[in-house]
Amino acid sequence: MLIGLVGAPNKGKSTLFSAMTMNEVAIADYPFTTINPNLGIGYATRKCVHAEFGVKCNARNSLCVNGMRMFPINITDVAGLVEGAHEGKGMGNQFLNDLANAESLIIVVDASGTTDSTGNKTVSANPSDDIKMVNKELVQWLAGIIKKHMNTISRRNDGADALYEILAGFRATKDDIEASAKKAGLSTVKPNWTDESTLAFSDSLIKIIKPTIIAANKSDMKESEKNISALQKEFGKDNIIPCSGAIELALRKAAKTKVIDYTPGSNSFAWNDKNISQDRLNAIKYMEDFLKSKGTNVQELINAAAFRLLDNIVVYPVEDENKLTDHFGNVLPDGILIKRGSTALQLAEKIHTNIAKGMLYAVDARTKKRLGKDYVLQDNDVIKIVSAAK
Ligand SMILES: Nc1nc2c(ncn2[C@@H]2O[C@H](COP(=O)(O)OP(=O)(O)OP(=O)(O)O)[C@@H](O)[C@H]2O)c(=O)[nH]1
Ligand SMILES: [Mg+2]
Repeated sequence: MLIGLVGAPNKGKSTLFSAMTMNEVAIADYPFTTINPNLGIGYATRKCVHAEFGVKCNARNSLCVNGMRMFPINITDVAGLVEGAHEGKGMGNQFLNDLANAESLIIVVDASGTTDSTGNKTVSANPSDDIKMVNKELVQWLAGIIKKHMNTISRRNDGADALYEILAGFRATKDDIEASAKKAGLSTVKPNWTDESTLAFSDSLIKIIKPTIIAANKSDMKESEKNISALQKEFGKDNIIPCSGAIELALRKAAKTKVIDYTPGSNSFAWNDKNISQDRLNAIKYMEDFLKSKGTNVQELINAAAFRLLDNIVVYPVEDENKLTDHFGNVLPDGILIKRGSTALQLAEKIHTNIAKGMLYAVDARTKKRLGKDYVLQDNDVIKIVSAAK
């Protein structure tokens, strides 16, 4: 899975990226620090089911730390986006192609309002304007790609199929394309859409193929509070996550040097080494208070982008439903992210095509009941797939 960080320049995308992945990247207080995309691995976390079953797990495809399963997620951080990028302003929008394969996006804004929409210092900028600008540029990006191919598309009877060929790399399915055309009131038979129609189509499609959550970053700054309330009012509380990439990054760095023992996502930490300079002591005390009062919410951001936006659940396939083990005796080896509504057969397909082909039935490890191939998986299910295939 790939999650993309996108936003205007100088909002803290690379700081969040670094906090999420622990990759060292360029971070600076001026626009366009990032030019080439950064790619790294972060973790989405969920409470592991091992405690419920009273067992100790040997996690294989994901780590299990302090009772939390950590699912590796690819994260990418790209250059800053400015108004008119689709017409070549700033760094243009070519770099957005690095987000084509992203499943969800985190739009990063500066909640303090101390940087303007081009990333320069200001006072009282409205971060809501940046959200609108980014959404508009994302739509223009997609529309631009479609427009480039409109000549070819318009000659095809099955225009949805032609669009699919172009947009499959953006994770669009034919169903998504048809639904978006319908929503925009457009026909896909030999479509010869105007620019306006293409924009309307792109607006619908991008919402489906690139669901977004907003990171109201720099929540540690005093100016942020009133802007966060206003953003939550305008965009809905669930869509705005106040966060501090800078504090999360500092915490992770302190944990790396073993000064503190900090698990991302937790609202406290153990303090191992107080034999440090007064400045560092003050900084760590400040972070301790910040965690208690507000939280950095960086873990929450990854989790929202990996689970909530994509409606993913976690299921644990096992080979022995009594011991909860795989072939090698590993207990609860794999946690698998799968779309809510998926069936036991779809889980089998994720494991191996041959297992799916030979699938007979499944077994629920909690109830030991037999489940059909069309059983709809539930969050945290532990499932044995019984297949004629080995
Ligand atoms: N106070 C505070 N400052 C932050 C936070 N996150 C980032 N910053 C600062 O904001 C400035 C820009 O951070 P970057 O991470 O380089 O921002 P960016 O969005 O990647 O910028 P570009 O690559 O230029 O688009 C730096 O001075 C960071 O230290 C935060 O949570 N709180
Ligand atoms: Mg950057």
